[in-house]
Amino acid sequence: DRPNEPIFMEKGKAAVFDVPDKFLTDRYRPIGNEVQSRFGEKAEQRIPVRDISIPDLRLPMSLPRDAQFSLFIPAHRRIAGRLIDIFMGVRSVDDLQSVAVYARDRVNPYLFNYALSVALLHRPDTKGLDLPSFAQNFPDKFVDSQVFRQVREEATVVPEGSRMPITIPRDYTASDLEPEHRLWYFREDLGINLHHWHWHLVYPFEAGDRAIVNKDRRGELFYYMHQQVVARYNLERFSNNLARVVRFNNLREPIAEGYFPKMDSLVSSRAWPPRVEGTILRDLNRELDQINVDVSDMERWRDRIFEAISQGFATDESGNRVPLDDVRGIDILGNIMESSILSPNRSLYGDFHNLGHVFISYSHDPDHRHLESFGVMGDSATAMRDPVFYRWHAYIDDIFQEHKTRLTPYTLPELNYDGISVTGVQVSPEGGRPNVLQTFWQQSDVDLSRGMDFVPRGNVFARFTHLQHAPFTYTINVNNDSGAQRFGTVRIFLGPKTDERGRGMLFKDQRLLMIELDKFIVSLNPGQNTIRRRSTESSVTIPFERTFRNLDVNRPAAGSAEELEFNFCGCGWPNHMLIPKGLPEGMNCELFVMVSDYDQDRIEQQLVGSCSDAASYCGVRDRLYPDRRAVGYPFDRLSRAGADRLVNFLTPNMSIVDVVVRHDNRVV
Ligand code: CUO
Repeated sequence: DRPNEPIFMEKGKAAVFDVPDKFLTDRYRPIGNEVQSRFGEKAEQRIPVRDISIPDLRLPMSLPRDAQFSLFIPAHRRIAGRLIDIFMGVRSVDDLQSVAVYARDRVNPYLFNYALSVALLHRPDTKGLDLPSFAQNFPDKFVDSQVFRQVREEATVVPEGSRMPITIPRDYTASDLEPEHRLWYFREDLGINLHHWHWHLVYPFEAGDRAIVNKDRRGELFYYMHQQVVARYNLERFSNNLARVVRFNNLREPIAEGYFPKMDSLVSSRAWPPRVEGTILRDLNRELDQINVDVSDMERWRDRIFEAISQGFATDESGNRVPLDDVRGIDILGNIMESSILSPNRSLYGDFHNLGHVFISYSHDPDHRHLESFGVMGDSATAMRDPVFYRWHAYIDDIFQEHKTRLTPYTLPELNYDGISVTGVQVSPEGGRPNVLQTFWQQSDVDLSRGMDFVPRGNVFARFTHLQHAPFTYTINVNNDSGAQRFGTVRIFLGPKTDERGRGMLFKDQRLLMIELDKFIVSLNPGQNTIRRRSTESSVTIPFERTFRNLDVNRPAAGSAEELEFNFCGCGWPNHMLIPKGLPEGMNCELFVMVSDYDQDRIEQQLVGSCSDAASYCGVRDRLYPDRRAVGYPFDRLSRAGADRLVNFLTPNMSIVDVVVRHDNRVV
C-alpha cells in the first residue's frame, strides 16, 4: 500500500534500519512539535520483522526513488534482475519479509513492486500469497490524473462510508477531431492494460535466474498473444468504421498519430510525456539510461531477422545453425524478436521489439536534453493506450507471418477428425435473438486508496465506463460416427465476414483477423452430442470480478482454496472485452467452430489447482502449454491449395455460422 510512504517502525527499530528523515512525523518530533501520525493507534495488525544481515542493495538503490522505471531499458532490466535475485535467494519467508521491508524504504517503488511481484510468483514458499491488483497500487498508470485531486478532496471532506465514487470521464484523452480516439475504450481499458502488464510479469524476458524466463513456449506465446491483440484491435477498428491498422514498417517515416496521455506519475510527480503528430524517431543517446543506439542498429537487426527467416535458420553465437522449423521455429523466432535472454544470438539479432518501444517512448527527448522520461510506450502497464502500440505490433506480427507463411500448410489429415462431424452451431445471448451478440456500456468502480497517500484513510472509488456484452451460450451439435467414445478439443474463433470495404475476404487475410474466443476439451459419445458452453467460461478470459477485484462481489472467503485460485491468476484477457464492440446496425461476423482430435492435441500433465482458466494467451502456471498444436491452430498457417476462402477450408469437423455483433450506445 501507498508506495511512496515509509514503513512504520516501532521505536528503536528505525535506528536499526536507519532511514533518516523519511517519515514526516519523525522529522518534527525531535523538536517537540506534535504531528498527527498517519498510522498511529489505528493499525489493526503489527508485524514483527526479524533483524537479519541485509544483502547488498547498492545496484537496486542506484535507481532514484522518484525515477520512472521501465523494463524495456536495458540498464533498468539489470537492476531489476539483481533485486529479483535477492528476493529469490533469501532462505525463508521471514527473511524475505525483512529484506522486503528494508528495500521498500530505499528502492524505487515501481522497481520494488515489480521485483517483489516476480519473486512472490516464482518462490515455491510464496505462491499462495495474494498480489493486490497493480491498478490499485499504482492507479496513476491507469487513470486520468485529474481524478486524484478529486479523490483527495473527497477523502479530506467526506467521512468513510459516505464517500461517493469519482466518475472518470468517458473519453478524456482527445476529441472527435482525432479519428483514432474512437478506440479509447479499448486502448485505455483498465482490464486490457492490466492483462498486458500481467502477461509480461509472468513472462519476463530477462532475469538472473534463467528458469524464470525459460517457460514452455514463451517465445511462441509472445508472438501469439500480441498477434491476437492486433487482430482484436482490427475488429474494434471495423466496429468504428476504420480500416485495419497500418504497420509501422519504415522507421524513418514520421509517426502520424500523436498521443497525449493526461496522466501524472504519483511516484515521480511528473506528467507522462506526450508525443505530437508527425514525430520522427532519432538516434538515442541518453547518458542517464545508458542507452546509445541508432535507428540504423534497428534496421540492421531487422534485416538479419528477415535473412534468418528466409534461410530457414538462425545462427547462434558459436556459428551453428538453429533451424526455424515447423514446430520450434516460431518459439525461437519469438525469443529473437522480443528479444529475451533465450535468443540464440542477441549480439547478431539485437533487441528489436523491445528497443522499438524505447525508440518510440523517447522520441520526444532522444538525447535527454529536456530531462524528460519515457512516454507510455516505455511501460507494459501503459503501452497499449497509445495508437502507435498497434502499428508497432502490427509490424512485429508481419515479420512473424513472414515465417508462418513459409511453413507447409496443414494437410487434410492434420485438420480432419475421422468420424467426427460438426452438424450445427448457434450462439444464444441472454435475453436476445440467436446469433446476434449485443454490446453496451457499463460502469464499474475501483478503489484507489491503496495507491494514494492521504488522511483520513478509507476507501475512495473511481467509477469508469467500459464495454460489456450480454453473456451468451454456444450450442454445438457434434456427430460421432466412430462407434466408440472419443475426445475432442473444441476451438472457437470469431472473425469479420467482410473487409473494411465490405468485400468478402480471402482466407490468407481473414485468418489474421480470427480472434480466439474459447478452447476446451469434450467427451463425445457415439451418435449425436449436444455441447453447451457459456461465454463466461472462456479459456481466453479471466472473470469480470477478477479484473475488478476490489468489488467484493463474489470474492471468495479469505484463506479458502477458491481465494488462492482467484488471486493467482491475474493474467488473462478481461471478460468484458471478449467480443468486439460491433456497430449499431450490426457488424457481420463469422463464428468458426472446430473439434480436433484430442489424441493429437493432448499434453500429459496434471492441471488441478494450477490456475489454468485463461490458458489460451497466458499458458498455465508451472505447467506446459496445455495444447500440443501450434498456438493459433488452425489459423496460424496458410490454407491448403485450392481453399482460398474459409468456406472451402472447412473439413467435416469444422463449421461456421453467421453472427451479427450489435452495439447499443447506452450505459446499461
Ligand atoms: Cu507486450 Cu510490445 O510487448 O508490448
